[in-house]
Amino acid sequence: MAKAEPGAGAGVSDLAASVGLTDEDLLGMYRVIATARAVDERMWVLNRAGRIPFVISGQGHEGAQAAIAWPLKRQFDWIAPFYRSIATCLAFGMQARDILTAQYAKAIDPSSGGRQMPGHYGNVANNLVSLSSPVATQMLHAVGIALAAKIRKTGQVAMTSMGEGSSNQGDVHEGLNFAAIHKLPFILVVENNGYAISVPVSKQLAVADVAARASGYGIPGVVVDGADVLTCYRAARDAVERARAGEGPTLIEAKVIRLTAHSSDDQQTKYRSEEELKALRESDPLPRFRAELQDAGVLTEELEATIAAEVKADIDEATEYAETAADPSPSEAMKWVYAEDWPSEEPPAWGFGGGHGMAGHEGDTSAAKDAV
Ligand SMILES: Cc1ncc(C[n+]2csc(CCOP(=O)(O)OP(=O)(O)O)c2C)c(N)n1
Ligand SMILES: [Mg+2]
Repeated sequence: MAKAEPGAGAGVSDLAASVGLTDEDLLGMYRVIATARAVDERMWVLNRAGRIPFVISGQGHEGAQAAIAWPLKRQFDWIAPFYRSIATCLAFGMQARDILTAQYAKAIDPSSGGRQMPGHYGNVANNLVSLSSPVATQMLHAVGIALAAKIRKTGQVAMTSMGEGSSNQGDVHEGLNFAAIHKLPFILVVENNGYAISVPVSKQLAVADVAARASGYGIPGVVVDGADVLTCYRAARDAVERARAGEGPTLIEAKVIRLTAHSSDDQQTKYRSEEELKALRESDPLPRFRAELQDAGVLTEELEATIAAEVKADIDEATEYAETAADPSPSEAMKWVYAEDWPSEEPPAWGFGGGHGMAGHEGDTSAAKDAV
């Protein structure tokens, strides 16, 4: 994704100074949010036109996502995202074409080379962990990464995000408890959009805020308005500082809205009233952040028009790129489903060495196999 054009946003407005950023940062966040919205809207058009099979949207979540990913260091820290994390992925280095090649299941799709369900984003080059379909499983992956970072003393932080419904899974309790005990450099972001598919939050939680549960683990829990981009940024910045300083995990709950149906296979008018859907527009982070930047003099009308044209060109190019990219070869369907080689380090003494056999199975020659 192109950065703000040279010269534009080079200064530090009062608004940017209030959060310790530059205008370029603010415009960068705005561009991520606008790009995420545009690629998302394009996905729905492509779905309804029969070009892509399934859409699961991040519309309404983008402000919180871009702002919360912002203080993490790209290609250094780690994020285990979820299916709505389009803006998170864009803020962390993925491009619109990476999102669309996954939707089309093309060979060049960086998430899985067309092997995963659409919406299961991941990107090795940008430390974005590919997610699994069972919700909240990414929790344990991210906590494990945070544990590795602590053991290796790398200074890295691991973050994961999920919905409020997913936050009720057992994995979340285990992960938060473990991360808190060991003061791991870990951040859990709960994007609370008020629904788990058609189930309203009142049938998911007996407390008003998921963040209230943080105290049960002995860690800070912060509630932020997910449409207030810079408040989300501040909360994430503080959590990253805490994590890097060895002070342990933070739970951030962003109250967001789900502007679309759960997915392209869901009809939300069956369980949400017209008034409710209309009222959502007032909490849309995109126009709200745009107005904030305009009021602060960071985003002029001219610059806004330029960014809008660039975003549109980016999405058009990405669509064309994904449409015309080659499909994966059926003969390689099983490639990368299991590890091709032991990733980077010496294999552990208990197995996985040589071949792809599992310890204790035929072909395993590790001396320690009886102990496994
Ligand atoms: C373990 C598991 N149970 C059920 C599902 C089906 N499922 C997919 S998304 C979803 C709703 C999750 O709601 P929430 O965590 O609030 O996230 P949202 O979709 O609202 O962003 C469910 C139940 C699943 N994928 N995995
Ligand atoms: Mg939800």
